[in-house]
Amino acid sequence: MAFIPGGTFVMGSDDEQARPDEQPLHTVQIADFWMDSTEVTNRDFLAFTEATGYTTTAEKDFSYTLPDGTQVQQKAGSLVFSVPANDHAGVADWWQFVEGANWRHPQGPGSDIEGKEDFPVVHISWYDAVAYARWCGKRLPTEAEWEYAARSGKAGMRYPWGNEPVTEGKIKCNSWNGRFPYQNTATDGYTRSAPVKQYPANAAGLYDMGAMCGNGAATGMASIFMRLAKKILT
Ligand SMILES: [Ca+2]
Repeated sequence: MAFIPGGTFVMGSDDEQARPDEQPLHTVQIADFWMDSTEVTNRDFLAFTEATGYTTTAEKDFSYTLPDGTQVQQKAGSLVFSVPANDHAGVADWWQFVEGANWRHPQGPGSDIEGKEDFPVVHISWYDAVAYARWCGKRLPTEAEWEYAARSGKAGMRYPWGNEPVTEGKIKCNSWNGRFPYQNTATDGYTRSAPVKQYPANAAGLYDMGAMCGNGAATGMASIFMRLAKKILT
């Protein structure tokens, strides 16, 4: 874990790339805390499931109700990113619900995590993340803590590494290279997720803080990359 000294910072952004929900800018005070320097890996999560017998949300059958009241029984699964044929496809075409997709089978039946012990665990729900965190004696970081740690004391910075666009200079993170969502040139070496610590850490000693969006796009929105925090007890 990396120690993140507390302080105040301006949360949010009015940059041209900022989303409406990142505004208005506001000052936030953060207490000292520790944060995992990488995402939770498959190795980490396997230790948890072996110790506890925990079953993730994506491994459980579920049911839902349609607007007309019809009850639908659904086999367990999760959303997997699927490359559409062209850029005219909508968001709904990028994602497919794949029965049998879960953290042990990231692309569904026939895929596995063998040799991917150092990859971030994926297809993890909020409930799974909280259960894992409790088992570790940690908790999920708040959004403010995340942003404060990603900025690592550098006010107004656009990305965890500075302001240089992801497409310029050295490769800084695992992102989508080429034309999203139908052409992935993988010039950073990975079409989907990458093992942790493949790219330089930020000034706070945290790896892959800028890879969330890119990895999220490449591996699926249902793939939450857990990074856990621990409060300093005073
Ligand atoms: Ca990539």
